Amino acid sequence: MQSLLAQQRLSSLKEAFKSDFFIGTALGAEHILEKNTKANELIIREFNAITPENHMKSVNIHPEWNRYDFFLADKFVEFGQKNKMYLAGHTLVWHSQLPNFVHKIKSADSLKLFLTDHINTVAGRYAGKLNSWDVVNEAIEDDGTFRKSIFYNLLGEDFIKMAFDLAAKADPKAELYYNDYNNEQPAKRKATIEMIKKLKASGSKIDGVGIQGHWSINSLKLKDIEDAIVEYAALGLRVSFTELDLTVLPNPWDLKGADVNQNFENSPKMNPYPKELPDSVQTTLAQKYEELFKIFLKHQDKIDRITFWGVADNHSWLNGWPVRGRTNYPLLFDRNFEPKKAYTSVMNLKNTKPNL
Ligand code: 9MR
Repeated sequence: MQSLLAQQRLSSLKEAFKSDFFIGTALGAEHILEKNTKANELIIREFNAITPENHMKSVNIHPEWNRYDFFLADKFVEFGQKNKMYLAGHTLVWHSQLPNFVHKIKSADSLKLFLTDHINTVAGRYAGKLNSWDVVNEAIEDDGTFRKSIFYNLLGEDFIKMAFDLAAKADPKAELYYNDYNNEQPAKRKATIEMIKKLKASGSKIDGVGIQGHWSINSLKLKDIEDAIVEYAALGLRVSFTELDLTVLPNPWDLKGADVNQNFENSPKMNPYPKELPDSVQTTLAQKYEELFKIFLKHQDKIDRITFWGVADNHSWLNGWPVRGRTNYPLLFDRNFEPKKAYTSVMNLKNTKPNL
């Protein structure tokens, strides 16, 4: 009897949430190239959606005006197809990780030429193969004003419409997303909704909003997250959580006026758990993930995908940002690729069978 019940227990995140939303992860080169057996077994067992963490960004895929490098992006697509996964393209237009030649562009016409060539070439190459594209990433500041990026400075807010229209034409099948961090918070959310309404009113196709979900166990604002899901969905859009992780480390910006990297690298105060995470923090992390997933489940009809920004704690950008060389624990799997308490708390939301 015991073994029968044990067999019936849900065996993976993707199985547990299969009737709710896709469960994704971000892949680096080592995963795409299948260099680490343990990591890749975990990816295939637990996740049914993938995003390339860096290899479709313009600096990597389009390093020079007349040169594209599709090697890892192609491999990423092959990996996803082979494993029948949801493939999220990330990202067509972003102010960060731009190739050098773009920083040198001085005229609106040249920038339009870049955007047109870039989107036609990249979205065109993978047309029909990706489920979604993050078409524009991080165009709005936390206070709700437009980010003064090279795109905004030379083209005004029209660059957003231009990008969505080009993407819709180059890959008519992909769902087109606007992706940002902190866009669950009120001021940024309001500005994002205005921007999306305008875009839709002008006849452009936009299918979803990506809420990145780079949050902290010390300041998770569940009400903002729930309000954002409801308000974005009310625009007729799908919502996805595209880059989820929860930092457990102190935030250097809480200490005013700090030059983050210089002052805090190697500071025990800023890197309190270099060897292991104390049980109490492990438990808080598990509780916070549980609270979050309860909200996700409550609104599963509006949510398409929950993607974690990394596979396991060893592979997380939060070990290097905003202070280099820290040991962070933001994901559901530890450095040995084993499930953490947070994994169990999330799984238990769906697991009606007893824990044996
Ligand atoms: O995780 C990515 C890291 O490896 C890169 O160095 C960094 C470059 O800026 O980008 C990280 O991913 C970002 C994502 O593409 C967009 N949202 C914020 C993510 C964390 O910075």
